[in-house]
Amino acid sequence: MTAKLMQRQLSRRHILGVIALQTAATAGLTRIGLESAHAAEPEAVESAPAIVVGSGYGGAVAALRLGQAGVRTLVLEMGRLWNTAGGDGKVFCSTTAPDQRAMWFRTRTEAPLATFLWLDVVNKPIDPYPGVLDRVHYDAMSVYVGRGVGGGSLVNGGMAVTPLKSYFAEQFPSVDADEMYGTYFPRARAMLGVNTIDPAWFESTEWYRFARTSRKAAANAGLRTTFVPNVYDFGHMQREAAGTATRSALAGEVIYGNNEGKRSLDKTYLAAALGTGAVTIHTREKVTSVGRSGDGTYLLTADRIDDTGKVVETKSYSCTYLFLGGGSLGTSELLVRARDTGTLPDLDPSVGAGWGTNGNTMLGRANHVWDTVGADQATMPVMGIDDWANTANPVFAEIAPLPMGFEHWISLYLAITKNPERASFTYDSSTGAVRLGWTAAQSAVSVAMAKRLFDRINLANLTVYRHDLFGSGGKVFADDFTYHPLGGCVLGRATDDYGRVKGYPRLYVTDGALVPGSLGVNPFVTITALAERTMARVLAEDTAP
Ligand code: FAE
Repeated sequence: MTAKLMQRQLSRRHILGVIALQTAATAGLTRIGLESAHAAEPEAVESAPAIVVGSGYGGAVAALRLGQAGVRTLVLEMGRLWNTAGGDGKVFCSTTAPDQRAMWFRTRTEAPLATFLWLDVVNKPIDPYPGVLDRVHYDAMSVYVGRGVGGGSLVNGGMAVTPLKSYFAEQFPSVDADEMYGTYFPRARAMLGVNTIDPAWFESTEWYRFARTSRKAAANAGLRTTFVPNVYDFGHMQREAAGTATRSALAGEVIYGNNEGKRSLDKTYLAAALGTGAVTIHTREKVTSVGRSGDGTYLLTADRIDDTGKVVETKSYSCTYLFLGGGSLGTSELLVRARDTGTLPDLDPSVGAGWGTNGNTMLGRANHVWDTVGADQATMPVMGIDDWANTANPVFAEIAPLPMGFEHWISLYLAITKNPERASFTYDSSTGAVRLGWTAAQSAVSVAMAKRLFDRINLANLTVYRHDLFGSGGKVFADDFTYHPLGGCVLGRATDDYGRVKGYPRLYVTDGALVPGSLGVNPFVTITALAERTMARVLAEDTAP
């Protein structure tokens, strides 16, 4: 087959996948696939050659590559499919008017910014529902994650950053960095639909005034800024600004989902996976346990929930090949529980270890009255302050938007610091819960690094921190949450160098659990590229002919 013909076939299949996603949503189905993929009726124990847990980046790559190889594959996702419009005609709600769609079974939203002028005006009461954003609380750390077909891609800022090669090599000494940068990063970026903002438009548009103001403040302190690619379609964004396309990034949409413009995984990898005809996605099914039968078949239990969160069915699955893509938290929890309850007793002692926050710390600065940030702010970040080369205090700080619809003079940042602290997940046999041992003292390390950088910026500009954004206590640095959970099943420690779990043949990890706690940049491009590398190797070496 010629390359052109193959490309046309791929696009046709991709379109079939998109249609499968749309029609399933309209029909309210929780089982999504092309006709051939779910011809067989479910049995007491549903079996498939391959099962993928989770439909975020790691899960989506696994599903597509298995489907293309003709391996019949089931994807089990605890969240819902986000493709049906609510009463307002939109699939997702906005950050300014959140409703039940915003968060995973909450009675009140829990946005990263808790207050404005110390007032409790940001978060709103909502009805409990399987909403798209979850904030998972551990003792001294909470973790934001996406829930639904597409995982984190539904709620994230779309920043598609390839890490510095030297830092990648430091974090993954057993991975061939040349091969990653020559093959797998380009493959991931192409499939994810990464693009960059037109610099001329950036310089002229009101929507990025906030970023230009932060750039000026950084430059005054002698700091370098850099443009950051994104998966939001900047052509669409420019049409939004021109009034010829429906607004999404320019209408405050991001952490509770984007209705337009964002190339989330349901538009890219997952649509293509369904288009192969070999992949079926089950939604609202949370895998609760993983074990193995005597013949080496993997056995899973999954709870199917309804809109109230009630378990309406407990399902049993079996498969020959099991791919874990539940994210750093989801995968670590399943494996730690499996090892410590004895369903997979031979898992390596390092399962659960090596977890970090990517050094995340959020903060705000108050600008002078003449340094405006604009009432109009696009929700997709496109610029970062890059001080990673400063070996005394390596920080990469994303210039984050704060779209409130009025001028507030706040520059907001998500700092990624080189925090060397790591924590472990442990199983608590008295409650059956999996705990995370991260402490406030470990967060303080990130805060100190962020503070050293932003003290420089404040000093050079004669500006101050905002004390009113993270609760009534006047906290300056939000050190109690992360957007970037990384680790728990680290590549080369809990697994071999390709994500094959030690002690268990045909069991794989393909998600953020593989990354050893720090990456120096936003993580999804790396997670995707590592998953591509794992799948290329596994399909070449591990599957039966
Ligand atoms: P993830 O995308 O979290 O997918 C895991 C999936 O598995 C989810 O759909 C879960 O619902 C599902 N799941 C978990 N446990 C189970 C289970 N037991 N049974 C069934 N399903 C399960 O994992 N990263 C960037 O690179 N750039 C950004 O701009 C950026 N912004 C972010 C903004 C926000 C608000 C958040 C929350 C994250 C952001 N991130 C960003 C992080 C990024 O989304 C994250 O690293 C990836 O989504 C992680 O990919 P995984 O495949 O590891």
